[in-house]
Amino acid sequence: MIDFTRREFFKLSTATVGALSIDCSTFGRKKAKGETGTKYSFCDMCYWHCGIKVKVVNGRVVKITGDENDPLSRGKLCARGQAGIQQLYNPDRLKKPLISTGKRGEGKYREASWKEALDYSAEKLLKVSEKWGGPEATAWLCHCSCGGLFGHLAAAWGSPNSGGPAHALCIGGREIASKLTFGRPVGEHMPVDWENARFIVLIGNHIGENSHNTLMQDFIGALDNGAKLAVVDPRFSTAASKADWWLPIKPGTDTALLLAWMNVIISEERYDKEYLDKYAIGFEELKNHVSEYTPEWAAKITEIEAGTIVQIAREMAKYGHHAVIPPNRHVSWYGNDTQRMRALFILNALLGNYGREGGFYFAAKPWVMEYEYPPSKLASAGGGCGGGGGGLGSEVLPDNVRPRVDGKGEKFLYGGLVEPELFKAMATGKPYPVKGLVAAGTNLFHSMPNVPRVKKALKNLDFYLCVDILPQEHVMWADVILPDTTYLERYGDLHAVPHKTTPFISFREPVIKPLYDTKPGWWIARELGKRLGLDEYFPWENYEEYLNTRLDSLGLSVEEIRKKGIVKQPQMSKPYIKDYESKGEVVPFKTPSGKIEIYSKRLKEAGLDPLPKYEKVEEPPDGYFRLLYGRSPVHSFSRTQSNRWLSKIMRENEVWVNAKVAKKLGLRHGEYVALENQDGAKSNKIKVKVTERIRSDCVYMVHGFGHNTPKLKRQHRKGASDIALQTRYKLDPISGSCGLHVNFVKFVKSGGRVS
Ligand SMILES: Nc1nc2c(c(=O)[nH]1)N[C@H]1C(S)=C(S)[C@@H](COP(=O)(O)OP(=O)(O)OC[C@H]3O[C@@H](n4cnc5c(=O)[nH]c(N)nc54)[C@H](O)[C@@H]3O)O[C@H]1N2
Ligand SMILES: Nc1nc2c(c(=O)[nH]1)N[C@H]1C(S)=C(S)[C@@H](COP(=O)(O)OP(=O)(O)OC[C@H]3O[C@@H](n4cnc5c(=O)[nH]c(N)nc54)[C@H](O)[C@@H]3O)O[C@H]1N2
Ligand code: SF4
Ligand SMILES: [Mo]
Repeated sequence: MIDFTRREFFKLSTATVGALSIDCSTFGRKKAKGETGTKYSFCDMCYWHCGIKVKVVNGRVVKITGDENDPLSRGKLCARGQAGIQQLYNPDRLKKPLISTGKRGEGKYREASWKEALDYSAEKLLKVSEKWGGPEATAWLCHCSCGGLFGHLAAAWGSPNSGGPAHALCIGGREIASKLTFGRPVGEHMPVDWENARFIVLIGNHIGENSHNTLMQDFIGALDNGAKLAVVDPRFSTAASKADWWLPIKPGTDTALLLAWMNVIISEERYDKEYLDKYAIGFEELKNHVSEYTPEWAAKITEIEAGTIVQIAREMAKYGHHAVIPPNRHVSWYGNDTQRMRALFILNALLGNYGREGGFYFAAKPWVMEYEYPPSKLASAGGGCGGGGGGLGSEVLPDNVRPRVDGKGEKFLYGGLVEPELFKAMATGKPYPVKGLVAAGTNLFHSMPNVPRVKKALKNLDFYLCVDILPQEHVMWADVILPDTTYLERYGDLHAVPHKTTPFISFREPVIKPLYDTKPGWWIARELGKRLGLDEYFPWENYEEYLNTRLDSLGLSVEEIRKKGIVKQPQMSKPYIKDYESKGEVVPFKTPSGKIEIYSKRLKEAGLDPLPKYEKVEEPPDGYFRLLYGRSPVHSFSRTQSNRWLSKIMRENEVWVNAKVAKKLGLRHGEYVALENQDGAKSNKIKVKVTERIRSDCVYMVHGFGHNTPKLKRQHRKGASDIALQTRYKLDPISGSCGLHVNFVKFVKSGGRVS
């Protein structure tokens, strides 16, 4: 992303008169009988945040549709977006603040008023600080849209032990690799220039199952335009079903394939020499480095024929910068994830596609003023929640703040909080006790590996506060539970979206009043903050006032933006290198050298490989299969399984097993089995899917099922959870990414269940 200053923004805006004005032309406000109206917002069933229009009749939400004017939905929504209604009206929702009356994990609660629950929580959190040496003794984990203000509160509180699962268990390795190589993160909306791409290679990256609205539209658009597609996946994914080539790679060997592709492109001199001379450093070192990684060498490792490896490399190179290998998002696979992603980015650089048509564009962020708060104690350390990439710098903490407990600097170099290591610290009390936890919008028993250790960590706490919308299992372990509203019942922060042609800002407001005795996340964060003595970080009285202050910087107000829900800033767009060079501006590769760093001096100086190497991953023992997992297009993570509409489309997950393996093991299609991992951890019962669409050395399931709480009626014991089988992970020494593909399972025929 490109961040603009206020001065740059106004300079650009005056050049394009009227670009700031809100276009109200398309929104008909016709009211049907009894209708209360239609409001703009943006979806929060996943973080793609598509613009929506919500129709309310007699105070009840009856329909959610995509906003045609919104570049992230273009008038369309996925199934989850439409089923937001059933998140709002889910009868299982948390309805009142609850205070525990039993032991942690017993699930016994009494109802409380907001005042009592907040006073009690603040008192407990302050006591943790007093007893255990300061704010570092409380960890803050936040994800989702509520994360914004809880992240703000966490930063104001001043604990470096704050983060969200989207770093170490998701994109961390990718973002760090991209920053090391291009000096910029990939960012949320995948800046691939789909409309000009002619050759696409997907590695993992199961687009179509992993469903991001406009990304799927753009991907299909590219195929409709005639782009060729190669999919590298041990499983015949939905994307593979659309591909010209399916390369069923042996799991864990992608770096070998990427190195062999580089070998072919370099040895046959098919790279973009001019581009590399001008914009990159370290090509000669790479040339020497990959000379030994021949297609024949890679064929033995990857189990993809050498001829196919050569053919795809030549095809790719034929299209030059119109060929692209988009990174996947969930890269925490094997513990060598940053190097694998570096290999992928370097291969893209050889094609000369970064900042060029058909490759990656520079995604410019729209401009709107940030709210000016007093500086937080940890501003320099990037304290706060959320997730994402994390910086490349070492953490600069004030003298009186203890460092993170997750081992940054010792176990890994860069990036945001590594939660699994946080839970290890909580469970062991080392390097220092962390005795308080605030979790908002993060599923501790479905997103974090080694759940038994997470539970042990929770038992060690003095105080655990949870802010959620559903009585998920981990929620029912908290000492205090605060019921958030859903996104349809609350204001949200302005969403500033980097985009190729139309950077824009979207707006969220409550479409109906909060149901039950729930309160919006921003209100909860503010009330808690005030009770923790952090009033100065919440100077505004209500969220409208906060939003108006920010919008004022654009000459707008809540009253105006709600008419359209979106402000577009096309004048900010600068997608290609040529857009910089034609203006005599520096191309923004923000690395120390100002160029694409094929060879990384930073890694070398840290004693790590400056160029990516292939490292062998552990093989499954005899009788075991590598456990792979992914997404269903109709569910988000572990949070939508109790949604009435979505559970009708997909009620349980299945375990995919190769037909020959099934025959050998006597497994029948549709029968229920349990899985047991290398450490003896067992899953709930799960249906067998016998298929030719997967290799014989691995099995596959969709993440997010296997909930063991009767409080979530529709999802109780439906399918099995991958996390129950992920008792170990491999830590990436660069980004702290926690590779989960290192767990192996075998089939247990009698079925079974574990908690
Ligand atoms: N509907 C829906 N969409 C989602 C989400 C959701 O919950 N629901 N979650 C979103 C989030 S946060 C993320 S991070 C993304 C995740 O989506 P992706 O980034 O696409 O995730 P991956 O792990 O790359 O994709 C899993 C694929 O990788 C394959 N795979 C497994 N091991 C290997 C290997 O060793 N090599 C290769 N080449 N392939 C392998 C699997 O068979 C599977 O097809 O999805 C996002 N989109
Ligand atoms: N085993 C395994 N682990 C994984 C993954 C995997 O595929 N397999 N995927 C990894 C990836 S890619 C990611 S991004 C992370 C995702 O990790 P999480 O963000 O922990 O994912 P969810 O399972 O969606 O949990 C979200 C929680 O937020 C709650 N929630 C939903 N809406 C709201 C709201 O409006 N307000 C509040 N306060 N709470 C809300 C839900 O009830 C749920 O408890 O998990 C990672 N961990
Ligand atoms: S992709 Fe689907 S779930 Fe995600 S924001 Fe868009 S409509 Fe909502
Ligand atoms: Mo993710």
